[in-house]
Amino acid sequence: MSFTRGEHDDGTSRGPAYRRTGGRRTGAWTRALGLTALGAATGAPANTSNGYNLPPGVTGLSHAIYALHMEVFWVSVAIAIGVFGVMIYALVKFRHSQGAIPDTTLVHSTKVEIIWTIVPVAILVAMAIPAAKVILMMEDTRNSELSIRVTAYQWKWQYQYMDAAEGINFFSTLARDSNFARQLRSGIDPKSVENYLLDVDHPMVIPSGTKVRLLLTSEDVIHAWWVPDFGAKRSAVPGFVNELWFKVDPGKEGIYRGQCTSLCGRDHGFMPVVVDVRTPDDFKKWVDEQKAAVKQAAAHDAAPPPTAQVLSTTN
Ligand SMILES: [Cu+2]
Repeated sequence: MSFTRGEHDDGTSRGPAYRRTGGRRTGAWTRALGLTALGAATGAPANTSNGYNLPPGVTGLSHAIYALHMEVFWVSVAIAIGVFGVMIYALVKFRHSQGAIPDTTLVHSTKVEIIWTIVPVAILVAMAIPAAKVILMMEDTRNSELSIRVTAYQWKWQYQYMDAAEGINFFSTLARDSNFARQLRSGIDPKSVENYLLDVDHPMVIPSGTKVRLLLTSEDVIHAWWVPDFGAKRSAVPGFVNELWFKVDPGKEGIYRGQCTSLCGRDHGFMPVVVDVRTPDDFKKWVDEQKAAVKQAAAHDAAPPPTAQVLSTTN
């Protein structure tokens, strides 16, 4: 399954649905391809993917992954040009009609064998060094400023905040309009639903410019949490806790979307991931609001039940 060409795993076009709202970035490639108008049509800039390549993303990690991907891509292009260039040259220059005579004496050359072993090994090692650096960067969850426990279920996510946001705990499930439209014979055209299958009731809220660490696990089968613009994807495995981190560049606040990327059962396509990135100040406000709501709910639960008298007067 690949989203690099802007498609759903179920084969339907991502189209305007796969677009973040509220952000400001529109990639240079997107502009070059004239896709800005597509985003402008719905009042939202396009996702950082241009529909043909990996999204450059909005985190240091995603930029590093994108740079590595492009480095390897250009190495591959250079090799392809070299190999096909020599092949095509030989085919044209030494063709039979030009009187070429095959050299039947050359059956083995140790020198050539050594060259065509050493050159690819050198290229692979040269590519492995930057790749290893990026992998080490991805694994380095030290000094995180906010941790969130993510528990996957068939088919929803649970987000339990830790550190300064301790106590905030909620489930994130498919948005109701998408859920209605997806039902068999619902009569609702999915194209009429904004962010169809890519919207949730309660998104994860995080601050920008902050190293956020996710601790992922699952309560049933293997799921995978993925937001392409963060360069972040990791499996949620029952009985294990996997770590993942990202730090959204300041100024890139907005809504970012992803999906569960492990085939996790019948409704696998219906557990999207939505992350609402806010400025640290706005995030703090959100945390205070959530904590107040938690306190209020606890106070409500602790209150004595209304008497039968009161109930009868309200009926
Ligand atoms: Cu899943």
